[in-house]
Amino acid sequence: MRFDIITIFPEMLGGVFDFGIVRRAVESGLIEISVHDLRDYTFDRHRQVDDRPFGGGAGMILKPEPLVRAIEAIAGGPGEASTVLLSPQGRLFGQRMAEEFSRKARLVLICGRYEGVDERVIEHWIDDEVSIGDYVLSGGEIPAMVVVDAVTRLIPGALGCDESALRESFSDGLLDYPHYTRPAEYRGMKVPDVLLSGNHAEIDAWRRGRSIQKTERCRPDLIEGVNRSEDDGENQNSDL
Ligand code: 4GX
Repeated sequence: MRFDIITIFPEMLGGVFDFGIVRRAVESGLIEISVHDLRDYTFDRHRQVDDRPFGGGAGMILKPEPLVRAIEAIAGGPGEASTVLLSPQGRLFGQRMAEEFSRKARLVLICGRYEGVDERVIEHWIDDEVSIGDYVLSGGEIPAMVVVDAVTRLIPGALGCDESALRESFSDGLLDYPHYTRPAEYRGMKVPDVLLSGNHAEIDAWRRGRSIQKTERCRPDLIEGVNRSEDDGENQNSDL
């Protein structure tokens, strides 16, 4: 899978992909990440990427010419790559969308800045407008990093050993259960006995119970979806 990221701050993306699972995925050729400076697609002396909004108002708007030039140069023709604009006006990104993206061959991530992007670009050159959450950031760069990270983990081979087991805790649409490691007693605080018992049926039941409890407390909105699909073994929750 190939990620292209279009940004006015390419230096922001340097480094974040050099660690852990994403780095390993790049090194093993599972993914390729290329960061492009939007200003390289300007022709004027000032390398201007933004302009004032028609109709007035505060802030600046990414202007069409450099952005479209960049998208056409990087994404190729229609249908070659999916173009995604990171913006608070987008569809909410979640595990289900990450899975959908992980099945694509190419993703071009466009990092919005300022007050946004000329609407004509969104209408004609953007396949998907995506938000990582209901808060206002300073630009789409961090959202692009989030998308690359979440999608890369889902590419077969990226996690290495026993991937299905590593993902299991999320496949049921519940929050994860608590984890413990050695020592079995730390400053007087003991690890729950059941986890030391070796009884895997009991351990599974305990973990399931704690997952449900945690989800009820922190994310009651997720519980409804779990109950609805509990019997058909197809528990999916778009928010996780
Ligand atoms: N999830 N921002 C983008 C500028 C902008 C505004 C409108 C395109 C259209 C954000 C988020 C986010 C702030 C990034 C505004 N670009 N992006 N930027 N939340 O808050 O994705």
